Amino acid sequence: RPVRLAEYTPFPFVVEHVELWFTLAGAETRVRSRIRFAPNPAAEPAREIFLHGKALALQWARIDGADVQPETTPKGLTCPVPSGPFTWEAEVQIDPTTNTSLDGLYTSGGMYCTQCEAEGFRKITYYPDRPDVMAPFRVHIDSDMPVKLSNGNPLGDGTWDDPWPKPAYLFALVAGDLRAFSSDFTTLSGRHVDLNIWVRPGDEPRAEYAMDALIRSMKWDEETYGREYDLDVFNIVAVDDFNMGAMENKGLNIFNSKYVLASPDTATDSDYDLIEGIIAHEYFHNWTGNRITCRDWFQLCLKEGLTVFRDQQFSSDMRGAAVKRITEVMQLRARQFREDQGPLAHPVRPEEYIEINNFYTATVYEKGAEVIHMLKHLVGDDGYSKALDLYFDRHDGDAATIEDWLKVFEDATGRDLTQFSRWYSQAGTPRLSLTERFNDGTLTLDFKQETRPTPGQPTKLPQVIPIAVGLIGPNGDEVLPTTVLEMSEAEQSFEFTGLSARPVASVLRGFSAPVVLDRPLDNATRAFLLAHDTDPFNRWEAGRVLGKEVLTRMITEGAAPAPDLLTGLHRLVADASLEPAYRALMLGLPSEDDLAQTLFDSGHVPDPAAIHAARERLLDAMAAEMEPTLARLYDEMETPAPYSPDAEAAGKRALRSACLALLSRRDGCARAQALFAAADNMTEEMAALATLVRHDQGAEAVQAFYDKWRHDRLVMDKWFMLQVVHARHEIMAETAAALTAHPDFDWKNPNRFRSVLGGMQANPAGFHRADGAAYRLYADWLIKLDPVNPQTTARMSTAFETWARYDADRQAMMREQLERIAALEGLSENTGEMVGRILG
Ligand code: B3K
Ligand code: ZN
Repeated sequence: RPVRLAEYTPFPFVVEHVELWFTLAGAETRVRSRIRFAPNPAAEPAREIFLHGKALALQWARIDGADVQPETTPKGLTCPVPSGPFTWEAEVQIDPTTNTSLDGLYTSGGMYCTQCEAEGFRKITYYPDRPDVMAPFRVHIDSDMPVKLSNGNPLGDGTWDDPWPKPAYLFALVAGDLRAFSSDFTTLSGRHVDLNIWVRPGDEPRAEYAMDALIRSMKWDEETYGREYDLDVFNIVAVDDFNMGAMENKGLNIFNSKYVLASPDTATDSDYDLIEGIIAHEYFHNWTGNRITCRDWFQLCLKEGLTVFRDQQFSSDMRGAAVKRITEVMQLRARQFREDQGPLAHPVRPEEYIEINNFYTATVYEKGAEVIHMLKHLVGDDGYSKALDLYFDRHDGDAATIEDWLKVFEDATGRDLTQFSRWYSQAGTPRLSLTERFNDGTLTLDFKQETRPTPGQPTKLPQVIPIAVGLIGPNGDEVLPTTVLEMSEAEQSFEFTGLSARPVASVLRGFSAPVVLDRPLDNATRAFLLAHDTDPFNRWEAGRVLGKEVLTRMITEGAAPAPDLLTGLHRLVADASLEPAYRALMLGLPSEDDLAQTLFDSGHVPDPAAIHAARERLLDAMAAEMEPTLARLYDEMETPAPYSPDAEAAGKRALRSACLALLSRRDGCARAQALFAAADNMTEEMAALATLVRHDQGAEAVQAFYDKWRHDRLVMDKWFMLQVVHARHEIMAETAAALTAHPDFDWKNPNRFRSVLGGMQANPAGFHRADGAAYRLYADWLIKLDPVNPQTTARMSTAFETWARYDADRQAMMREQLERIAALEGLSENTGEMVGRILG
């Protein structure tokens, strides 16, 4: 039943042109198609054609004008065809009004819109719905809606022409009562491009920041990659019901409204940051994804890993490299390492799937980007830029593979990447252990790499690991600037000679490879690196590892918070030469989930409540140690009105909020109450509210917030989530249950559903409460959502992927819920595959 990479065969036909006529008539929507096929010279000749199709009512079909009666199944149709080129015409009826899966053509708040990646186009009409079939499209939309959009350039009257051959997954159509926030852009070679962001009437001003981010992205891609936009118009549409963040449809990106709409009073700094990054990501797909697409879905990382890497470079240029890198790595560890260390581990390029939508994962996206980060380390900036030029040159218009991608690096740089390619095929996070020796002025670093077995891959081979290293002398000066060591063996040593005194090595600078570094080091040396490392990432990392070790001893031995950590962090937070955003990150302790995995890795059974309690004790100790500094910074970091979302101001607010959270452990929430009453922006309003809820002083503020914002869907999503995330863990399940009974809990809306269920996941002590109440509630909701929206259900089922870390009782309770889901009659393939893999 699974689809396998090894079984790829080309489609026997090429599509020369597609023309579609849509009659948008609610439950009786009609789609007529005219498709010109010709035999594919690169494939075996075929006398019949198979076209994908799902939930389509075929009205009629013709080949070269003559009626045909194809054989239909729930997955598509088969029809005999002539031996030469031919024209297929057909009409189907579909019902977008009852399409709650948000896949294919559906309605959201009265507008029509589509989502076709990965396999939604087959719910619109019969078609070879696979990414290696690329064709130019012309689309006619007949509808009463005032705004009618599709891919490409407008020909007027609801007709659109897209000259660039594209796979069906990039098709899009929108029709609705929408208004545009408009601007324009002139490309490097002088093409004038109209830019529109389409929103519901009244929301136009909230699209201003997204437009600004779009223009900066267009300019950046020209300057950095030499890539220009290639149509006369670029449209973005904001839609409220959407399964993910956004979609890069050619010339017509469709976005979850959460990642488009922002105003100071409704969006937080982190929303602005995400909008900038996602707008850039989807725009960058125009070259990495659309002009060069994927041969098959196994190659998904070809477009996603590369496009994430590009959006990370962009954000780093916009917002500062150090802070950006730290937040990337935090995210990678929280999502990708978690995935890689559990039952869902899979290679960056998977080898089989049942439901491809289950593979839009942190591994494909984030680890896929890390692999490119390493590649760039190995070939250098020049090599990277030569390889990318060659990639665009050689593969423009292609549906390409990872082999094609690696070949451009080999051809451009002369490097053999055979061993490196294991990063694409081997699942699991390599563990890199380091021991150190110093003798006669020579420092030797002895590294070992090991990757544990993952599902389907019992043995692992050594990978190429770029290890960026610097050396710091005893007085804190750097004696060796960053150098990249290349490890390719299972065990390998590197020597640094001619040293007058024993230096401290700063290893894996900038997180040069996605590995777990295991390096026994005493607290004092870690504190030394925290104080002196010249690599900002590793300086932060020193604090994080020290924090982890301290917390581990607090949990397992009942130790007290270590003074080395407290004074080290205090010094950094007070250091005015460091940017506020960086200091804010320094105040963040490792997450409860991260600690659970760390404890599990070192042979302990993590107790979620004990982890939470230890973290609380450490936070109390930090607040006590730093109180006067925090109080001073809280005042100093106040940003002047009017609110500006730029990185510098956001950094100040981040530090201020971090100070607030700690100070509230000392001031009875006086500052939080005052800030909640006075805040003129959502960032601080939320920071204050979160603090109040966390300290059980939020009841009034929660009500006031509701009264103020109940009309605003995006703000109400925050209201739902915050109450769950910050609920005391003892009552989190009841809080979440009450919120799911709230009249505003529109569970069919993915954002709202994720607010509460995602909030439950983000409160691990509450989620793993010993009586299993949260597990049951969570599973009840997955069961309810599955028939309505299988994609979102399947994705949310990953809450249970860590079951094997916990004690026997919790394991049994989680497995019971998973088995209850697995046994459901009519369970979707999406959720069925996920639950099956999680259970193992
Ligand atoms: N390519 C889309 C994701 C499609 C998800 C399909 N289940 C958005 C992105 O990565 O840019
Ligand atoms: Zn993407």
